[in-house]
Amino acid sequence: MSSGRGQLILIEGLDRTGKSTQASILLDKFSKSKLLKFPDRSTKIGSIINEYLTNKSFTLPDQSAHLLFSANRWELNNEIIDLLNDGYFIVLDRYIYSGIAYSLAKFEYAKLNKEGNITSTVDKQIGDVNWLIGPDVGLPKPDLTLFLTIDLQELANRKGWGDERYELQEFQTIVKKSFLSIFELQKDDDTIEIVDVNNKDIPEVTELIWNLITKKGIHQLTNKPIEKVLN
Ligand code: 2DT
Ligand code: MG
Repeated sequence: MSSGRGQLILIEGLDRTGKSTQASILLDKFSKSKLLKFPDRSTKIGSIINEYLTNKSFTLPDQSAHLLFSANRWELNNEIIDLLNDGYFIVLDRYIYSGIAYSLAKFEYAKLNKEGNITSTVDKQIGDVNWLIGPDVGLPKPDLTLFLTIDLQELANRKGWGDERYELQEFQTIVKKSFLSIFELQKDDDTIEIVDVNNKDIPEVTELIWNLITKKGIHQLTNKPIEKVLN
């Protein structure tokens, strides 16, 4: 007889906040675990996303780019459900909140008239959180979301940016505001935790995260149904 399903843990945050490091440490805490990183560039849709992020002369309407990121999550929908039901703990490195936050940030950035290869339009859909969440409605909802947040000053001290589409200091400032405004809207959702990583080393952040996970019982198999993203 099965003793329940595994749980879905999401790590969100800006670039360079230590998401991937913490995700891989977390994986080792479970005997059955799997890391899924979004965007997943290995799929058909993921390869278009990769082209979009790395080739700045490849332009797409912002709406199309947004829908592709969501479509990329749907490519993994069945795999996520099957793994959870098979007792795997899944650690997600970015997911739906990155989807909303980065698109919303484009809207604010475009209003500053600083295109910088980041955005193509200032259409109102891209500034509308209800429109942005629409395509993700129905995906598995994480049992716990950890948003790693850091002061922009400390972020600026970390090692250099890459040169993908969104990797500009000025844009990241706006992405941070977007994330915080989304989580403010969700402040009654007790599956979301903001984790301040300022002045903390890797083991300290791991300890903070693990304490949250155990306190909320996310480290154990569960009989709760898999929740779905709602709008
Ligand atoms: P990585 O640097 O983590 O590979 O991400 N992004 C991500 C979006 O704009 N929408 C999304 O839905 C997701 C999951 C964040 C590459 C960039 O893609 C952005 C940074
Ligand atoms: Mg990146």
